[in-house]
Amino acid sequence: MESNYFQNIVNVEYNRKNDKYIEYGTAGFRTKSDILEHVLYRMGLLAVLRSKAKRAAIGLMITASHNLEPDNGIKLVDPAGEMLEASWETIATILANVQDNDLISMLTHISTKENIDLSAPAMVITGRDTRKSSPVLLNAALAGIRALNGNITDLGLVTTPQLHYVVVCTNTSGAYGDPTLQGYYSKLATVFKSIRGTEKNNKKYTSVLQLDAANGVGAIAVKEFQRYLKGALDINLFNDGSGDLNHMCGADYVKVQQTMPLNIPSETNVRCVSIDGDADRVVYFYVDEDNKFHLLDGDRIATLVAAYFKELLTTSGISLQLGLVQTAYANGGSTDYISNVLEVPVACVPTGVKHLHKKALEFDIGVYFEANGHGTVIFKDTAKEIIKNHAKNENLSEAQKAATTKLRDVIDLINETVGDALSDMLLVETILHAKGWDIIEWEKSYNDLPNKQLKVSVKDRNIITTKNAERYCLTPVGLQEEIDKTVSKYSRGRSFVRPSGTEDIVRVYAECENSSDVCKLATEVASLMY
Ligand code: 16G
Ligand code: ZN
Repeated sequence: MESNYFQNIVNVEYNRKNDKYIEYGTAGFRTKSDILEHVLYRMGLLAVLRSKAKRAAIGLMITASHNLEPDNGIKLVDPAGEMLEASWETIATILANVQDNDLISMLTHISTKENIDLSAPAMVITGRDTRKSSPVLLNAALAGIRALNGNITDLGLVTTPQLHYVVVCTNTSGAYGDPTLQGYYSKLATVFKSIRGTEKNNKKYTSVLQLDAANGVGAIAVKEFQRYLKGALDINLFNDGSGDLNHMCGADYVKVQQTMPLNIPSETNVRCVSIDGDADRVVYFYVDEDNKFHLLDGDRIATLVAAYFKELLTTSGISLQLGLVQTAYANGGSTDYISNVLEVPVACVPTGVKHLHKKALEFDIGVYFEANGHGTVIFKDTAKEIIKNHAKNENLSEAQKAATTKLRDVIDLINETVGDALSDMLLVETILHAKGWDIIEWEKSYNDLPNKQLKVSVKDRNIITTKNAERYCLTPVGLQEEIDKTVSKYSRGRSFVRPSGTEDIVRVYAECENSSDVCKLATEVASLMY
């Protein structure tokens, strides 16, 4: 009966045309776009099975984020808008790599093993970025979904976080918001404007900002958003899709190169923002009077946000556990500031959004950010209830009431499913506005330690294994001792090595007190690898 169910899926158009082994990694499948068609077809099939297994709508996003134009990728989104469950990442990898002749038996095996009721309905919500290869890959995915009679809602060109948002809205019957792009813009813009009030500017804060959209799908979203945000925020859009995607622009370029992106005018002390190719990462930056570039990355956003929540909780008199989650890449300056000045508990987890998200769930209010600008804030349902009920308390002082109302409302400004560049940006703008800060005031909170990242090519990167959230190198035996010896020569020195999950290289991170020493430290540690 089950093999009958799958009999219509044979489609020579989507036969596997190459032998390259491909893996569902931290960010889904990602590689050269011309070898992905069969993978997309199979992921269409798998999305239908996942939807039946979960009895809910599943998301399917086609994007390669900050990678250059020739690459593409796909990831599946689980019902609550979260990333695909780890055990299904393995299933996805197996399905993507089986021979065409084994496809039906593998689908049958998956259905049996996962106990899937094949008569259940299926719904897949699809979206894609602006890459030239995306429409062809979307067609392959749609063909896979149709081959198993799945229902489709195609959102067309959307940012990754918008797709996550529509998935959770669909599965919660609108309780999280209206499951449309209009619903997304309107939810965020309405609360942004209402928290801000009628004053566009406040003390040193002005409503003007320069936005680099990486020539990606975020540019389309920003143009749409500008209509909703009119009168509140004045966004000047650059890299709006007319140039090459992610080419010398976008959040990843700005973070890694620590330099201005192409096309953004170099105006002194003006607040600038870069988002990445699918708009799930954001970083801020500016140039000063001496034309020096200043980066305010994910660590800066995390500390700004955590400090804001801490202040609102204290003022409102609500007792909830606030925590912050970082990775080893977080600048030591930020970690010291969070622990010693803000006195907010901080946890460190391995690289990859899913690890941060999982850890953040342990707090009533969990703030998580990678230094690269991917992050968000998540709230326990019980925490939301406590805040809502507190807002109804008639015995609050004016200050308590104002803080509680802000706390209650700001939740709606946040895309809890995943890091969302545009929602994060609106949150930062809200906090800067509330504090009356320009970008220089924001940067003054603490000093970043000078830092440097290097890539090292080795024969087999997997001989490097780590523990303690990637901060301690287990193998090759003896390497950690060598690193410790090197680091001890530098004041406030810290360094770690880890194999990349996305490239065939080992990454070296180093930081220390003196900027003139940091390159030397990084190079010395890198040389230990040979
Ligand atoms: C992926 C991860 C990102 C991580 C990066 C590390 C997701 C959605 N994305 O892009 O969180 O920072 O990989 O790359 O999890 P690396 O392993 O090459 O350093
Ligand atoms: Zn991205």
